[in-house]
Amino acid sequence: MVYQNENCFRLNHLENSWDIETYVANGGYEVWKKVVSGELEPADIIEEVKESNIRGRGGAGFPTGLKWSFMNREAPGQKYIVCNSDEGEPGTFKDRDIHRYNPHALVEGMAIAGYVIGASQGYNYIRGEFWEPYQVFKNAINQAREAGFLGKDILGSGWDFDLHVHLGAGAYICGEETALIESIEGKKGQPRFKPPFPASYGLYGKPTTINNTETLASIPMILAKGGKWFNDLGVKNAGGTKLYSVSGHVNNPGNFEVRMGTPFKDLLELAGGIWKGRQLKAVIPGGASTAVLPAEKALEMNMDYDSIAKAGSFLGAGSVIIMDDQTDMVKAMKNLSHFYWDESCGQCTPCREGTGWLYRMLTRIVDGKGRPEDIAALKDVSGKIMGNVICGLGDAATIALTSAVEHFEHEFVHYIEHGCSIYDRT
Ligand code: L3W
Ligand code: SF4
Repeated sequence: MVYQNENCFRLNHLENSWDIETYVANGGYEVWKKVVSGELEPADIIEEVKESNIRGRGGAGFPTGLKWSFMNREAPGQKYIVCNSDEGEPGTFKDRDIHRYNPHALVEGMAIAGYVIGASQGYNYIRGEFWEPYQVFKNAINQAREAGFLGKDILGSGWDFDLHVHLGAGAYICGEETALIESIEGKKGQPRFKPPFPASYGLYGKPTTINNTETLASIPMILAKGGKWFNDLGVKNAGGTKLYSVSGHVNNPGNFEVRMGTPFKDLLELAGGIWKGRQLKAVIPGGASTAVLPAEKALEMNMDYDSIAKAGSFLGAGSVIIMDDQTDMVKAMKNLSHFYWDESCGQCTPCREGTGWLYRMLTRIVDGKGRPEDIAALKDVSGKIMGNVICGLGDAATIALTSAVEHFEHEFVHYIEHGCSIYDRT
């Protein structure tokens, strides 16, 4: 990983960064102490988080301070704070590293968020395949309990808060917040209709706030240094820094924490540039659920919500997939369409059937058996899924594909007319 000294994850490069001793020696749990002692009031914390202009790091970019303000702390009854660590979006691998290298920032962030919303219980839902991050996080919870930062009557404050870890079972759809709730409740992980949103009807039917791992792990540093400090690191509509997972055809793939608004070109350079001396062909800037951008658009954009939207895509979870000039776009889309077909939970007909149609048509095209009407059919099926389903997975299944057809239609046409890729020598 690459870090800047001023950012939220600056501890990650230290030796034993995952250990409570390292965390505490570097100011860890100081904010939590102020919170439970009453020095920092819940309403002031929400104001500070609003001022930081941090937006949800899981993909949707919803303002975190606003989300927390939906909860009524004083209302009677159980409330929950839930962390979404299901990180299954193709191209994203930042939350895994937060668990491995900075688990106490997440424990502290969850504890603070729980206090602010009035939740005495928190759940961290960790992707099933993340066995090592799961173990590191569980160890961090035990250390925090032993140190008196979790449990009953924390530091003599009278406030109780404890954390539970729930390991998923490998389904991408459980990263959708309401499917995640169903999964914690022991049911099949299928999204619920929204509204009601989790803030009013969440885990076990109780008011619940769900935030992404990176969002929650950023909170202690935001409160330690102030909302204004964080906001000033970024740009209008996007405060702070962000962890970008850069993968694909670069020399040095990895996680990079850079300021919001950093030029894409600079991020590409941090990742070592395009491998094998090749040229950039295209970029998926926010994970497989976001639109493909051709090189010329990507090279002009900055890494923030507005700039990426202007280029025609979305910042999403910050999972930057780089494609070099030898990438077969049709095969890449066949690969992605298989993922969505495989991961569809099956409860909406357009998604369940449509993702299968897209995958089968793309397979036919790649196998050299494409038909002249296939491009129109890909667009038509995508259009029938988009907006007609319960959750974002269905929509997401169409976004990269329709943008790839828009920008690289000649590659699909070549397959259909010649039975092979533009890169195949015939
Ligand atoms: C109360 C309202 N709460 C919205 C809350 C809502 C949620 C958050 C955002 O999808 C995206 C998706 C993927 N009262 C509210 C309200 N909320 N209005 O705000 O909600 P929403 O519906 O905009 O998005 P979402 O359903 O949470 C998330 C995209 O992320 N994505 C996937 C990422 C995958 C990962 C991963 O593997 N780690 O991050 C990438 O782009 O397509 O569009 O909490 O309850 N009126
Ligand atoms: Fe399930 Fe797909 Fe419907 Fe989402 S859109 S609820 S994944 S069938």
